[in-house]
Amino acid sequence: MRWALWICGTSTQSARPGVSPWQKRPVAALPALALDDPAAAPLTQSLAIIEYLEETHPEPPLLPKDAAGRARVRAIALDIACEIHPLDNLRVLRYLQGELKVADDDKNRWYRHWVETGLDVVERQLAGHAATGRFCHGDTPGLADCVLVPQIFNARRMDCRLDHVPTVMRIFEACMAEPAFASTQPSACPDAT
Ligand SMILES: N[C@@H](CCC(=O)N[C@@H](CS)C(=O)NCC(=O)O)C(=O)O
Repeated sequence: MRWALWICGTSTQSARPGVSPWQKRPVAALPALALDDPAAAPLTQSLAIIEYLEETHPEPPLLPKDAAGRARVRAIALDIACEIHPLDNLRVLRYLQGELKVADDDKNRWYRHWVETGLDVVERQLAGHAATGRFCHGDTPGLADCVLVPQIFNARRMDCRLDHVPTVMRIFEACMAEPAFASTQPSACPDAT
């Protein structure tokens, strides 16, 4: 999300015309994006926010020009945002531990299982596909890369196995070599939560 804001010319620290920095919404989950119109409700759901940024700040594009390419990029992003992320979310892990009394080791096994198998699906989407380039789709970073990078940070934080997803990791490293990603990674953002 921070990277998408950066790439569309909007710092997370200081607002530029059209889009204000992201903020917590008055519910449990992040992110939410406050619009300049104070009467407007903040935008929620990361993919909806990124598509909003794409529509309002089309250069550089985060989605390919062709419909099939856009469907592919959205599918990769959804493989992460809808298939992996909901299962490793903090509130899910808290419920496992707090309500179901799952032991710490078992909770970590749950986490690693869903991240590792989920990333395997992403690897199979990417490896050997003609449209995969330096990044998930072609040679410029886009929406799918934007969703992939934070998931790898999460995976590393929880010591997930990553040697079975070499294409995913090659693309992650390519992203981290980009100033946009490097300057928006959690350790570079003092307000990161
Ligand atoms: N599908 C939502 C997920 C939002 C979400 O769950 N965000 C996480 C942070 S990445 C969160 O706020 N977790 C806090 C919690 O689970 O309590 C999106 O993509 O925006």
